[in-house]
Amino acid sequence: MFKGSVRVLVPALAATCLMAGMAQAETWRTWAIHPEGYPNVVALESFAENVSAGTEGRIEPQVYANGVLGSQPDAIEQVRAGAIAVGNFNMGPMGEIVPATNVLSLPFIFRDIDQMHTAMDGEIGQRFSDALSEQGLVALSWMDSGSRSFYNTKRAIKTPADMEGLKFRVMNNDLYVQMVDQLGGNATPMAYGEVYQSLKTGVIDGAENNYPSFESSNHYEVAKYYSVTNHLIIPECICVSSRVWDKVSDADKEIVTQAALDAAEMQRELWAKESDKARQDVIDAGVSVNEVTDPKAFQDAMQPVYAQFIQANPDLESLITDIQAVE
Ligand code: GTR
Repeated sequence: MFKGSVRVLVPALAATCLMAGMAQAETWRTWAIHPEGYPNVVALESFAENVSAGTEGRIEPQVYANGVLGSQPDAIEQVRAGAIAVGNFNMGPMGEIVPATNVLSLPFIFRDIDQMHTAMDGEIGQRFSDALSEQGLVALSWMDSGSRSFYNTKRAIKTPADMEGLKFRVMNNDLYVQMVDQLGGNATPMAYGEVYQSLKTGVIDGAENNYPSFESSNHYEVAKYYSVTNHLIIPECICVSSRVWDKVSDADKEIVTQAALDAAEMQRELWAKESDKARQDVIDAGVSVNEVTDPKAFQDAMQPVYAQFIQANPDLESLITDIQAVE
């Protein structure tokens, strides 16, 4: 379902407005890393349609899927610069630019996905939005990205000792290098788009991600062991460039914000279904999925990562404890 070429959404309203001699539509290039059919891209396309309809064609988001506008770290910079208007960003690679978001990259920071939603939809989410806005990004809503687990081409990981000698691709953030180090493996930061080939050629032995990404990226074709560690639960935003946002009228801001909130709600529903389906699909395709025998061993190994993080970022300690206190 994820296959297919990039579809650029050009709503009919734009043409109608132009024919009627109305002001030219403001085109908003929208960056998405995932392919068509992926919950985030389906939701972004709905966002685009609703923004176009709601603003009567004044704003025309165009969704570029498959990361064709650049890697995630590049796209974050392009959105900050206003060269791309909107991005659906994971908070993982965001940490290099907005340090507070690194709290979301601490392994096991959330107990489960419901707790993450409660935190991000409330005052805690607002604190992250404030930090993002200081770096030129307006977070309009929060999408789900499930939880991430390790997979590899060699063997099932049951205890941290099984990580030893394996090289794992991680997203671009030093915290993940520390995380894998502490578990006894080797980490290599790498762009998402390079992982498939690197797994295939043996440059890396594994990576870590949620089921829908594991499936849609085709990593499951090569990495036949998926071990459920659930070590990271990282939310994603629909983020608009402040440079673009500042030119939008208050009335249109309201329309765009509502469309982003609706898109996130849609994405979360699609996500829950797609996650279960992707799990079954990869099992049907011959992937061996195992639960780790001692999750606590993985959690305990993260203590030095937390200690070092708090030492380097004492101002973020209260954010950590506030998240942990969310019911
Ligand atoms: C996915 C996430 C992407 C990207 C990717 C990765 O789960 O939705 O934004 O961060 O993981 O591993 O690079």
